[in-house]
Amino acid sequence: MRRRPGEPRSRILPLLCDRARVAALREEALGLPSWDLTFHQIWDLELLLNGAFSPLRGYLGEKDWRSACETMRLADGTLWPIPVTLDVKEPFAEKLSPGRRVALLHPEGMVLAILTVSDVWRPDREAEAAAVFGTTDETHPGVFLLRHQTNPVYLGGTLEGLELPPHHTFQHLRFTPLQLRAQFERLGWKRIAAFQTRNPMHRAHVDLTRRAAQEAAAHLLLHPVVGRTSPGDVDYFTRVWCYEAVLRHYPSGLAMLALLPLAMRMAGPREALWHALIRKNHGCTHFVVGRDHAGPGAGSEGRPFYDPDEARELCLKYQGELGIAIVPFEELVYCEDLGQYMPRREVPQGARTLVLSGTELRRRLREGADIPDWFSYPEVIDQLRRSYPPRSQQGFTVFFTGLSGAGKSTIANILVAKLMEIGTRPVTLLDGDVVRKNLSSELGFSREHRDLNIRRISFVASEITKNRGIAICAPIAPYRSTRREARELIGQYGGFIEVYIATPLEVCEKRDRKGLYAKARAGLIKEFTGIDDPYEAPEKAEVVIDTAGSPAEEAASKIVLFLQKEGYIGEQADRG
Ligand code: PPS
Repeated sequence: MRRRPGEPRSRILPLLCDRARVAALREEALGLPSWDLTFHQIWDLELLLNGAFSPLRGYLGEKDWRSACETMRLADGTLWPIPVTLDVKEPFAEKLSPGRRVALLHPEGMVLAILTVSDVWRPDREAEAAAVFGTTDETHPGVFLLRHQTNPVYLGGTLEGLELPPHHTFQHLRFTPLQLRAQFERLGWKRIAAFQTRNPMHRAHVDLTRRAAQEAAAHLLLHPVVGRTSPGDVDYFTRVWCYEAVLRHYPSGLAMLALLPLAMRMAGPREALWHALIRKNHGCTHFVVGRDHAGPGAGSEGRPFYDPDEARELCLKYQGELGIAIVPFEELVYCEDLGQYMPRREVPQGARTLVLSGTELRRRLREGADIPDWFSYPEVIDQLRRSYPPRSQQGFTVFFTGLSGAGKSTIANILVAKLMEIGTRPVTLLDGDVVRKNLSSELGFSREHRDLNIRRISFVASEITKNRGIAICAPIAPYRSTRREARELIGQYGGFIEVYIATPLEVCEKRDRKGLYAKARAGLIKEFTGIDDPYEAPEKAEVVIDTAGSPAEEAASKIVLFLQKEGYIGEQADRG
């Protein structure tokens, strides 16, 4: 039932235990099997423990999971549109059965919770993707995550919390649902409209939320997600600085800012319902749902995954049951003639409207071009420019991929020399063979080991890129999904340039400088790429080179020219 203003807020159930129980649990945890939580899992666990996912008492069991996937409800009929389960690896799951208890560990080693397992099962993740995301197209980040980054066994069960995961950043903006409710009480706020965002806020957002607050006669909670958002989004540090800056543009006392450590699924309309429930649990009475809420953009065929109005319509349909009022919002555009933002359909006929897309904003930031005042606030633009300097000042990674003997190392070495000669940034080479002698010396060539090898290389490259250096990686990297992971990880911090050395297998085999192809053909080496292990050629590499047709020097020059054209490096004459 929808709560009317003045009614007590719905009860929530944080799963944190009292001090005496925590001491007993700590003792017990010493003798339990333990699971090291991933970042994604920590975000889910935090919101389970602090009550943001009420009425869940832990991870969904198989029946609830199936029901949530198929009907957006738990098995008892409660509205719950997004499955929340704990995914673990096979060998770990083999030790478990219903009734077993498991200690859940933070990466720093603390026991955060103890799970009493109710269900252990191998889910059909394709069916989950189809049900929750309405697609199995893996350009959808949620589908990709389920297919490639989710462990094969799910655990369900109830949780007893020992402590919440610690946060070391922006502590003044972190509130559990109970703390937020208490804060609203202190401020005397009775009606609160929550605004969800994963992007920096500009003038249009401020205008929209002001209108929403006015319409709902409510105060405003800016409640941005700082857990996992969509790949390519602006990092949360930069966003928080931007939010703090826009806060000053609201009438005094109207709005407050709090951060939500949620792992988004990008499930569009379903996710919008989930977001509304989470905000209800945080004590909000209204939830603003705009165009294309939690949408991941377009799929591989160029069509958006969700109709932009669908999230709003679904939330309105379930409004009574959600227990939080929905404030639907249309896209605002800037009407130049009137000098103000307004809903598109209210713009007088013939009046000129202006919009600046996210892509155009990124282009202007990248090229240091002007960003108009009607679009954003100078402080916000300053923050964005600081975090996203022009490409010539960013770090970048050149990520080679191709068969053994394709010429990756030779070209990579020449490229390193050329970039060092240009000399604007430090250059690090992470060659496949060399990495395998040190960083990955214990690894073999199974799919699991190759993935681990590429993840290690990507991690190092991402750190170099973050610190504005140049990383040149030259592994085989035969699998498309792992290269996409590398792109997503490194792309957060700077440029990612995939270079496909497309030398055909016959040519590589004929060269066979290391004699490995001969050995592989003779069965002396197993899982050899191109012989008895697959190589998945890139579909959209930034640069493609077939060394059968061009000498290594020319190939390296082609890459340098690409880097210059894209603005990563200046002309030689720019130096000094
Ligand atoms: S991967 O798949 O990206 O982890 O491979 P990578 O780390 O680049 O290592 C490739 C080099 O290891 C040698 N080698 C093999 N390659 C492929 N398959 C099998 N089974 C294998 N065994 C050894 C080979 O020399 C590769 O070097 P390059 O420079 O690519 O020829």
